[in-house]
Amino acid sequence: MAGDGKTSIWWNGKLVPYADAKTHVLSHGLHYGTGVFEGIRAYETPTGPAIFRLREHIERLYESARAYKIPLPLPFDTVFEGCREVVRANQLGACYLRPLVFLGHGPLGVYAKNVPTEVVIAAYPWGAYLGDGSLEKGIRTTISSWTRLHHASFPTTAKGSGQYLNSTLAVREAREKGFEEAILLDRNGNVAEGSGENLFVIKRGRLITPGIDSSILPGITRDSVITIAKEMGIDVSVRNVTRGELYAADELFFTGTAAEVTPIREVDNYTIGAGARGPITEKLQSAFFRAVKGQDPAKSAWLTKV
Ligand code: PPE
Repeated sequence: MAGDGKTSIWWNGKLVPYADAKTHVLSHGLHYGTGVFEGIRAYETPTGPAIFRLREHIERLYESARAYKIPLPLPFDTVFEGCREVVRANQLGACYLRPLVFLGHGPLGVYAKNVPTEVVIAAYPWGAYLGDGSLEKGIRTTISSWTRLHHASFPTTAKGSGQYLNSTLAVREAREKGFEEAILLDRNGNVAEGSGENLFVIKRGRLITPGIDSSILPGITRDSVITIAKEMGIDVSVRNVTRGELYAADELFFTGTAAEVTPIREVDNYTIGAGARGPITEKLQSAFFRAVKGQDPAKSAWLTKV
């Protein structure tokens, strides 16, 4: 993240210098995780930088805030335009955007009465989420001993800051064991998702991915890949996935804004397929990158120029 003195952060509608983008230690969100956020990517395209599916991300931000009853007093267009503005102001091309809506400095207590909402948007360069070469080679994963937080306890379709303690537990455990990422099961023992990614199985040419009843965050990248796969004539089922289906899969991959389309080559020392990026994963991955980089005119509606 660039703290070079030139970077600006968008805060409640104004650009502030990176060093001044500070909040009080008694901020509500810091104590209770009372915030909601987004992760969005911008890519270089032949006609300049563009943000991928910005509208859908900002819609989810508002839905997440609503789910947690966090007032979001700024109009939709202000936040939408704020994303474009922060990329332009920082003269970024391909980058990651992090809008965050959190309860700020006010009385503590979980009820959160009379606490002001703060809306910030940061933008900074971010390469391959799961490490150099991960998009080409694939990664090694493990089933977490932590269960994915359940939709009876949290609105799991929302991207709530506090929810990520569950993800942090899982990914730290996985890294300590020498794996790159964790796969979390839901409370029923079905596959949910990665700590910060959705998961797809390929078996006999068909694509399978868990649905929202498995407590997943319904990802925008997941939706994009489902659309792309259907257009290629690949059969897609959204249904419960068992742990055994992972070990027996021909191919597996993660999707996410940060992770993009990352092949999984191993789960708990079971080699998946040939232990490398599979052919269907590669096809979907390259179609995804063509779309995000503005090389597929049919997907131009997914891009917002900065
Ligand atoms: N599940 C989870 C739990 C999740 O955090 C993400 C995104 C997804 C699925 C995929 O959603 P989408 O980005 O809409 O396709 N995780 C974000 C945060 C990662 C982080 O480490 O921070 C992201 O990819 O931006």
